[in-house]
Amino acid sequence: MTKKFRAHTLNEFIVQQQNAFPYAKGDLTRLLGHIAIASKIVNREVNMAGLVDILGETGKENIQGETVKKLDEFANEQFKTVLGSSIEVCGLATEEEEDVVSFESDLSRDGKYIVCMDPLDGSSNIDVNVSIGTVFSIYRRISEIGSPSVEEDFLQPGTEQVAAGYTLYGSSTMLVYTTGMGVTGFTLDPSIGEFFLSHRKISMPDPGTIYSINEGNYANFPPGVKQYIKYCQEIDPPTHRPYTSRYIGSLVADNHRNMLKGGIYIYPQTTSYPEGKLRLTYECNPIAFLAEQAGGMATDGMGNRILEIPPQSIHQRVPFFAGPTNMVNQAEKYMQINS
Ligand code: P6P
Repeated sequence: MTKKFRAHTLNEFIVQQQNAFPYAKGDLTRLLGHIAIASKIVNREVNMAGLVDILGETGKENIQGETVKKLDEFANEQFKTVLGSSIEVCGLATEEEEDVVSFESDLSRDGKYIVCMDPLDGSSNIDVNVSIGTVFSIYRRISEIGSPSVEEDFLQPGTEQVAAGYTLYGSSTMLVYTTGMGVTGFTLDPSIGEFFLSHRKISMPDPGTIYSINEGNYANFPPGVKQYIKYCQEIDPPTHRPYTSRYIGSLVADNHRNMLKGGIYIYPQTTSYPEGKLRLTYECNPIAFLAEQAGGMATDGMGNRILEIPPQSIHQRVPFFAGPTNMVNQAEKYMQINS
């Protein structure tokens, strides 16, 4: 009698993982469940964006001076509403909010966690139907339980993350996360609205064969990045070079592919972004945590581990190199030679 395979839902898997923590009381389990619910709501709108008047721009700009797309704003409101009504979260920092959002209800003030997130990253791809994503980081608060969250709660180094992940709204919708016990992926069955376990333990192939960078900025790249790009393009069959160039301008989609197939993602300093473009707290730290948990690494191209960079502000930008250890170390070598 063959054992009938029964797919694991996200909630079943999270509860199983929780049981590995004898002192866990289910708060983090419930919080991850809330993120999954908000992701499903955003997914529904993303899938219909072309049909309803939610494409296009709001005419507003966010703290970054970037045009806010209607879906960006919708996603931000959904996560604020769902997390603000949870009892686990006392505050939220997002790309769309200039300051941290401190949830004021008595229940929220007792929340043990804070969340840093980009509710919908890659918004320039929304109107052209290219994959976009939600990225999130979860920390224990350092301020006193029962009080409002404070900015210091959101300025912890990435090593303090208790969980991180993303939802990828692509050809299928996936939720990928880690709590420090490896990286696991779940795929949404839209017919019943459940995330099912599809990638039990994601491990980044190393060495990889893909490099992801916006080569349109080549003229403005640091010399070490230019040399690394040339290294990727050299013909050297024993090291599987030339590598394949893949870049779709969506952090979650580019890094999801690189984590599964083995590739490096680089967003270095450029003249437009002298500190780098990506934000440390809600883009680089979560992706760096996942990259390390999948067997890779993430640095700022100057020998600093992303997870150990102490944030100075919630929207701080840093240069970002993430991928298989061999590829990131090779890029770092060229950066060091030219530093
Ligand atoms: P560029 C999207 O705006 C984003 O933050 C990431 O998702 C993406 O990897 C990057 O910026 C793309 O930036 O300058 O190459 O268009």
